[in-house]
Amino acid sequence: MIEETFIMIKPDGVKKRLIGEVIKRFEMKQLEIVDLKMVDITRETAEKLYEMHETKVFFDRLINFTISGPAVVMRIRGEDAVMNSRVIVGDTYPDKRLPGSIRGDFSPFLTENIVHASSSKEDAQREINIFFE
Ligand code: 3AN
Repeated sequence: MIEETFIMIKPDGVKKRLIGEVIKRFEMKQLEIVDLKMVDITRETAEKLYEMHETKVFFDRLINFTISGPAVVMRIRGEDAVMNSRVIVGDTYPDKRLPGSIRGDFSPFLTENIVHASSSKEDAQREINIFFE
């Protein structure tokens, strides 16, 4: 089913000059970039994006990393875009990331992992609404 998801190239992805590489991976999979912008994320916005992790021990580290430099946010549309984007991005945990996924190819870290992709259709809508009108 055609749907939209939310993707963010995190500050480490921008610093490592991976914007083009990340966009290419989604376009290769026939997913369409329908909106895109570079943003300096405020602490308030980062806390809203990751509100489900508010009580976790890693929350402060995650927020400080998310606001550590410019990020690129995108709305992406296509066939099962939420699921397919998660596959393209790769697993949360380094020991489960496959080569060929963005995280599997570019990040050995748990927190600094190049890219965020929404976990569900509901999260996608919520996250798109945070960054796009
Ligand atoms: P994903 O981004 O793979 O959907 P989530 O939503 O569970 O993963 O977690 C959001 C982000 O929080 C992760 N991308 C990662 O940067 C960080 N994170 C998740 N679990 C941990 C953890 N146990 N320790 C440190 N950071 C974590």
